[in-house]
Amino acid sequence: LGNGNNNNPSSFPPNFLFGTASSAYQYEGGYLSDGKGLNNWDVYTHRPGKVIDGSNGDVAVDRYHRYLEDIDLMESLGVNSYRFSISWARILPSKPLNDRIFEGRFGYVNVAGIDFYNNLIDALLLKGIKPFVTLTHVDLPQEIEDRYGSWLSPESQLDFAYFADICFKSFGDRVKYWVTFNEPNFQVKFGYREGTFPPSRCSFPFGNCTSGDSEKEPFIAAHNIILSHAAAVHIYRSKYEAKQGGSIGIVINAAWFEPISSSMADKLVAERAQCFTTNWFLDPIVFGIYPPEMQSIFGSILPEFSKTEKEMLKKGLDFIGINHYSSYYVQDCMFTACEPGTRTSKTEGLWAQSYQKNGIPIGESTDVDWLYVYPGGMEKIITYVKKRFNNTPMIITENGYGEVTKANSTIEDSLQDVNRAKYMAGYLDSLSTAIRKGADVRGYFAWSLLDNFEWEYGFTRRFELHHVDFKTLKRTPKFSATWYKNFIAESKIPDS
Ligand code: GBH
Repeated sequence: LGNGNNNNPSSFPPNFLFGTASSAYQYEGGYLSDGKGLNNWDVYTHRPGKVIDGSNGDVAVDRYHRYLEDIDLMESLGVNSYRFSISWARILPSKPLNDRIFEGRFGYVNVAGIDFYNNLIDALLLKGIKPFVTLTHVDLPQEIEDRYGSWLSPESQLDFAYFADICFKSFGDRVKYWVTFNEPNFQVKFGYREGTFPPSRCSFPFGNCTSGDSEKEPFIAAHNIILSHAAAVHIYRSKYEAKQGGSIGIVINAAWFEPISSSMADKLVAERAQCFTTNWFLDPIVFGIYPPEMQSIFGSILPEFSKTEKEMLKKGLDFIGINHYSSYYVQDCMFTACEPGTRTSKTEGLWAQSYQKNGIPIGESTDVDWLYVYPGGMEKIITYVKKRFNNTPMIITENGYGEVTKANSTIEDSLQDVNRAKYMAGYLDSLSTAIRKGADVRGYFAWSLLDNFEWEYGFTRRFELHHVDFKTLKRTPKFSATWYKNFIAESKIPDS
């Protein structure tokens, strides 16, 4: 299989991070253990019909109890970093766990929760693995939802900043990489447009919910998330940065959008699609304004930033985290009549997204409906982000290949994941090309270390380097784990 042609050691700069990524709700389990509170995903998955196999994250892959074993797996991979997220409700619990009522930013801190992350961080550092920490990867205390509707209210900014402050204070002496949010661009789409993530708000024809407004609420939620990010960064810069010397960023899901034809309209729509997904969050955080393309289509639907907010936003990150999996063809629907597609609404920028052009797919298809193998998309999206944001340092915070567990799947099928290794080889090759051409990329995290709880798909989709038997929770390295291990060893990242 090899490593492609371009992966010579010099492709990866000194101190380049090689790791795997994960998130709290998908991994930890430890449901209500040691004073953890209920979070929005605990409540959501316990409602019938929300997860296709009826499963939930109560146990997940039990990282809460098995983290030492998992760190041994990382050590054997030879990675030098690990991306994980913190369970907000484990740090700031809510009722009805015990008789103490959650009081948000005015409440108490669950010391057992702090201890758990301290132990995890210390155990990682002992093996030379740098913690790369996401403050929240879509889960939040249910109380924040119940009290004021979480991201729909500006109050969320105060609670998020309070939580961030506790994390910086407790862990920042050892954690040097912070991410505020994971893929808020999809979190708000799923939570407030289509209703497939909590708080499952939407309106027809975007989804089938009992309340919500798909044309407005995603933009309000996004606005509060952007300002929450800025508030956390402000706290980091003013209270911790000088002493702790770490860096802080945000993670955006950035697909590559390929114009379906060479017409001007289709070239423009590729740009519009990038604006309505990636730049929607990054432009405000880097430049203090929403993308002009969004402003001109929305007018007053798009909330505005005040003068002070604009100032606070600018340069609100040290690195851009990019989750990149797939690419899509896009076709203009503003000037051209399109078949009703997935994104033909005005508030989604009027484009149609397609996996094929003249019946030919953009890349090899996979078990996962939205994932096509198009390695060149990696170089294209990195080059795009590099240009637009003046080569702000970038980190690939997720990239991976999924398979669907079928009724007759055996563990052997899963272990012989040559396709996953091929996918990674192609994307890493494309990444190293981008770096050689001058992109400032500082790290790569494979999604993921272990098979885990895949949100509304429960345990039916496996994206990972180690097979997990969900009955016994036994972990077994797949072919791709060995491949990644060799790749890292051969890449020989120089220490600066
Ligand atoms: C990541 O998101 C998540 O961060 C991670 O938790 C998850 O386990 C991993 O992916 C694997 O799924 O919605 O039609 O525009 C990726 C979620 C789903 C976002 C597909 C982009 C594109 C298709 N992605 N989506 S569409």
